[in-house]
Amino acid sequence: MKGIKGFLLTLGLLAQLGAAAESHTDYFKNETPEQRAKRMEWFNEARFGLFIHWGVYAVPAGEWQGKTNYGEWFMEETKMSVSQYEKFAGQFNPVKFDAKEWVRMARNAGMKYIVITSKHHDGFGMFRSSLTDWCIKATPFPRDPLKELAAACKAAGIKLCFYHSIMDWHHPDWGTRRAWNDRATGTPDMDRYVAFMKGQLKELLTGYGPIGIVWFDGEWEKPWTHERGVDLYNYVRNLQPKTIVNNRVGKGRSGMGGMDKGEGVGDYGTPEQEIPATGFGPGVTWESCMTMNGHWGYNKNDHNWKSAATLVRNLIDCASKGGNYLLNVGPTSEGLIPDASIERLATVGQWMKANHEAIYETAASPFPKLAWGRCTKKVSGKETTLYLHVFNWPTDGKLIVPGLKSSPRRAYLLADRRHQALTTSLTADGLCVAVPGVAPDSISTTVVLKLRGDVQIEQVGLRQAADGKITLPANEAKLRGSDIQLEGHAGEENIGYWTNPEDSAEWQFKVMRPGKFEIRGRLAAFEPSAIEIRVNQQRVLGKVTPTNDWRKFEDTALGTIELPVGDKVMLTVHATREQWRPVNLSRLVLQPAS
Ligand code: H79
Repeated sequence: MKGIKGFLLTLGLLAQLGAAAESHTDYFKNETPEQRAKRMEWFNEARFGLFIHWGVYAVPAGEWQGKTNYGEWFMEETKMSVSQYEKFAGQFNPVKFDAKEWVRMARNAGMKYIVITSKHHDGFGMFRSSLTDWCIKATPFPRDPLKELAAACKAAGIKLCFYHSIMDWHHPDWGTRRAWNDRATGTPDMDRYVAFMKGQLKELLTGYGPIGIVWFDGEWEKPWTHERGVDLYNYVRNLQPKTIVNNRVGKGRSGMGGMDKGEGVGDYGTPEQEIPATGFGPGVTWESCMTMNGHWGYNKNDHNWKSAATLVRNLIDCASKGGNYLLNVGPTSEGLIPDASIERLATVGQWMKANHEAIYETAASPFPKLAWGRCTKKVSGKETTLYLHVFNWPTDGKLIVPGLKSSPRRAYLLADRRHQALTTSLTADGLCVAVPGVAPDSISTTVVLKLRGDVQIEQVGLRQAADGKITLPANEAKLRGSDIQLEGHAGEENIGYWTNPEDSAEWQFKVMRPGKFEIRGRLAAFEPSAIEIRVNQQRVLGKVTPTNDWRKFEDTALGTIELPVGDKVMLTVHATREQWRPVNLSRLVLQPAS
């Protein structure tokens, strides 16, 4: 006979089992496209987020035994014993940490969400976990940084998200335990590890309010499997059904390009340190994460900062391809975000203040490529708005939108409060917008076109401009060979890595007015070199003088050619047999010779 105690025990057990069973939905298999679209809505509208890599690796700040290039991978790269690494926690005391200030900075920059490391690969938890001492509890800091961020984000209407590493160099049960883990004993047991990781995720998903994204990483090592990925995805979604999970929960990610190949798990692709050359069409969600200097975690010696202009243009570039930009800061062990980052975010914020309408809630560009910049789009009822993001301002006051066949109802500069009309006209080249002679914003000026109905765009390739000039930019070239690659930032790309003299670059373009043309190139080189330009059986050997910096380009006259009328005139650039030394090429301009 069961006593009352036994009955209560049974009840308790049933309740527990019941809770586990009732809350388990297989979200991986069962979600309609409509449900998914609704869940992903805020993310697709946000476009801009702040990444924060913060952990005890900020104590050595990237420097150890004379080497200065470490970051959040410190433990693995120095092969420091775990017991020695653990001592950094004793010096991690972020007394200057101010969650409200961080959130204010992100918000003023125009960011809509924050992804912070709840745990990186070193296994250290940035929150007060009850499941291990290897967390903020091991530091002199008596607070919970994630609790404070959660409160500040909630107050400011910013979505809080957690980066959580699957790989764990500290936990004894992670399947590929490191030789330098002197704290671990016995044999690693992945099931035990997963139970621990789920336990921490439960703390994070039940104690910090609604979490926008769980951003997994470190999924590529062998012990992690597709099946474990599906299970973890479902586990997280069951704790917070509305949360978004990145694709690194599964095994589908292919290289740093970050998109899934083969069978994937998770809600969106994660290019890392790169922006895809094009978008992936509607329904494919992605976010490029990127550092502001060369490290994710704080590195006191890294002064290699991207300019604010580059950061803004990267954001625009992502938006124009239908993706998000997740931009990183690495705070110090005192709890301070580096001044260089704060300054840049302030400049980005000034730009966003005037131009956010052209970023939030926009769709990808209808143009495959634009020589002067990027485009984003919004459709509302019968009206289509095109936001032209002009990086390279036209010197002749005429902005040509190639292939655009519809006349806008209105055209104006977004930053102009009075929205004064700009004159437009349809030409053979596309729509011509008359713009001021000098760029109103040197970072990127937004020209707004309001169009009625369907926008008609004829896909046009490169063609001769009204003044007879033919511009062949790096990002329009077809590159052939083993080494040659497009490099550089949006709007200022160049052809580089041209170390194999067998490699070549090719352009096709339309010539309406034939004649003699002077070829000018923008080139950078370290040694005297020469390139051979071939077009219609003509060969021109152009000399390249050193600029002594791969990023410093100089205009060079390369020779003259005759061009016939043609829809598809082809021009190729080759290395020369004897005189070739690697060059970087940012563009060629063919100018009618007088
Ligand atoms: O948290 C930051 C970095 O510490 C972390 N991700 C960002 C957001 C990072 N971990 N590893 N890396 C960056 C570079 C690792 C690249 C590789 Fe691989 C891992 C090369 C081979 C295995 C990724 C997975 C690329 C191919 C497979």
